[in-house]
Amino acid sequence: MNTMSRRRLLTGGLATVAGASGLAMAAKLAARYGLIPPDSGVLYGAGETLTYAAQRLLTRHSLAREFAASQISQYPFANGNHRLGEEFQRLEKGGFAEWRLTVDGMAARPAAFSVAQLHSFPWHSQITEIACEEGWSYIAEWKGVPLAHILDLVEPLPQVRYVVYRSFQRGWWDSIDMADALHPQTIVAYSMNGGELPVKFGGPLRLRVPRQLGYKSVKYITRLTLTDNLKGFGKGLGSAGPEAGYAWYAGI
Ligand SMILES: Nc1nc2c(c(=O)[nH]1)N[C@H]1C(S)=C(S)[C@@H](COP(=O)(O)O)O[C@H]1N2
Ligand SMILES: [Mo]
Repeated sequence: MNTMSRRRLLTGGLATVAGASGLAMAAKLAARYGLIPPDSGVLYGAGETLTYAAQRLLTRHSLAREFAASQISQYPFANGNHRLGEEFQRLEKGGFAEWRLTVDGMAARPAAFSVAQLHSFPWHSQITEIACEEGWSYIAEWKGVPLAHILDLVEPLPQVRYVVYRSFQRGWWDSIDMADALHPQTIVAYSMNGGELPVKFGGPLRLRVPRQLGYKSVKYITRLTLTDNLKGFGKGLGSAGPEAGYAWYAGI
């Protein structure tokens, strides 16, 4: 879809939700609650800013749909390239004992957690759908540590607004706002469908963000950085996706 028709769709979708006069109100509320995507006005334009703000206001507290065990997909599709290089193979041979999830940035108590430590933390499991922007999806059970719990441990400074997360895989990094970071279904997943999280599905650790499209659920995560501003990361667009034309906020 080209940029213009995409923008028209986004703006049209918002107008349907909010009504024409709702647009002005969404803008005002967006400003009041700080619901402005990281690069608003510069690159994304009003349509996307308002889509984000309207979705946030409507869905801040809502849950992604959960499914029954009988609905779990028999043949989930693992997207992307899983040849991760020699260093990854070395870590995998060692059972990922050396894998660390480093949590840094604006935190009073930055830390680095091993996979075993994460296994000892309170966990959440969910049967949700992961939907790719390309049209396919599958349903699976994911289990892991609520990101909210990890944030609790490192004590975010009050001005933190985003969590940036980075993958072992070159080129893959992303960020979410605090509404999604603290959302009860947002987890650092280490298990899938009752077993270990397979490497092709992001093992040993993957962020699962079920309120957004699949590309926000980055695999092989190694580092979380708390920040009040996304300008200093990559090209300043909040994630790698927007550098290639994808929306930073991909709420579903
Ligand atoms: N590191 C990494 N994370 C990734 C990807 C990837 O290629 N590498 N693909 C993304 C995309 S576009 C989607 S739709 C989902 C797909 O999840 P799956 O591999 O479990 O199907 O993972 C996302 N996370
Ligand atoms: Mo995707």
